[in-house]
Amino acid sequence: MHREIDRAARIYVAGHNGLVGSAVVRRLQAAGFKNVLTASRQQLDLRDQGEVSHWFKANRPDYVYLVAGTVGGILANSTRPAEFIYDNMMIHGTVVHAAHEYGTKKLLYLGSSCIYPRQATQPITEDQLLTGPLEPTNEWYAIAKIAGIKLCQAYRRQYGCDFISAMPTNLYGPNDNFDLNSGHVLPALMRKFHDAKLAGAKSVEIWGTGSPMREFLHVDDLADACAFLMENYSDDSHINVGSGLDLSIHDLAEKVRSVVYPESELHFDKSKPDGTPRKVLDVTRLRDLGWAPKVDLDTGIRSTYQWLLDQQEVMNTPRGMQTVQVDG
Ligand code: GFB
Repeated sequence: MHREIDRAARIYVAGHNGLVGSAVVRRLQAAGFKNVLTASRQQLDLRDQGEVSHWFKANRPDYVYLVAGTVGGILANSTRPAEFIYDNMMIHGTVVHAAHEYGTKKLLYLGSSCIYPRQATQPITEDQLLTGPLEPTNEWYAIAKIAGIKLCQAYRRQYGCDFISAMPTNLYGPNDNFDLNSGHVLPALMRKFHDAKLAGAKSVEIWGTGSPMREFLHVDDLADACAFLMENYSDDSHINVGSGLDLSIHDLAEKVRSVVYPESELHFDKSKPDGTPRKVLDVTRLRDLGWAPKVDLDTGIRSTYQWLLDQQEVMNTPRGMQTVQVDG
C-alpha cells in the first residue's frame, strides 16, 4: 500500500530539537514538504494534556511524527527511572489523544528496541514483545515505550485511527547527546576519545566488559525509514527498524578509536553495567516492504565525528553540564 502524502500537508514533528526529530525535519524538507510544524519546549510542554490539546486545536496537523521523549544511555536510564517512565508515558498519552481529538490522518510513534525481553531470541522478531522479563537497567523506559505501542493499537481499534509504531535499534548521528553521563555509548565514546586526544591522555575508559553486542543505525536512515513507513505502512503491529548487523562494544570502541585517536588504549571498567547481552533486530518485515539503510557504520562514525568537530559550542560545554534531552 503506497499512499503519497501531499507536499502541502501539515506535518507536526514532536521532538524536533532531538537526534531523531531534527533528522526527520531535514528529511521532510529535503522531500519538499512545505508545512512542517514544530513547537519548542517553552511553547509547548508535551506532558500537559491541556497545552497539547490546545496546540492541536490551533494547528490541526494532518500527520504527526511522535519522536519526542526523555531518552538516554544505560546510566541515565538506571539512575533517573521516574523521569524516564513519567515523561514518556505522559508525552505519548497527550499527543496520541490530541491527534485523535483533532482528526490527525496518520501518526507515527517511535519506540525503542529495549521493549523486547532481555533474553529474546536473536535476531529479535516483532512477535517477541511481552514474552519475557525486561532488561532491568531500562525497564522503566521500556514499560513506557510498550504502553505507547499499546496506546496506538487501542486508538486504532476503538476509534479507527491510522496510528502506527516503529521500533528503532540504537541510533547515532548529528545532534546526538555527547554528554558522558547521560548519552548512549557511541557518542559517549566519541567524546571520550576526543577529550583524551586533547588532553594527551593514553587510556580511554570503556564501561563494562566490552562483550555486549549492539546494532547501530544512523539517524538519517531512521528518518528515511519513518518517512517511508508514513507512506507505505498501515498496520496494527509495530515494525522493527534497524540495520540487522551488530558488533561487540569492544569492536565499536576500536572503530571509534581508529577514527578519533588511534594512538590511545582501551581500558575496560568492569564495575560499570553491561546491560542487555545482545540486541539485534530482525528487520525482515521492513526489508520485505522495500526499505533498506544506506549509511554503513564506518562511514557514519566518520561523518558524525566530523559533525562533532564542527560544533564548537558542543565541545565547549563542560562535562556533565548537559541534561537528558526531552526530545527524542
Ligand atoms: O548505549 P548504552 O548506554 O545503552 O550502552 P544500551 C550500550 C553498551 O555500551 C553497554 C557500554 O554495555 C554499556 O556498558 N558502554 C561502554 C558505554 N562505554 C560506555 C560509555 O562511555 N557510555 C555508555 N552510555 N555506554 C539503551 C537503553 O541501552 O539503549 C535505552 O538504556 C535505549 O533505554 C537505548 O533503549 C537504545 O544499549 O545498553
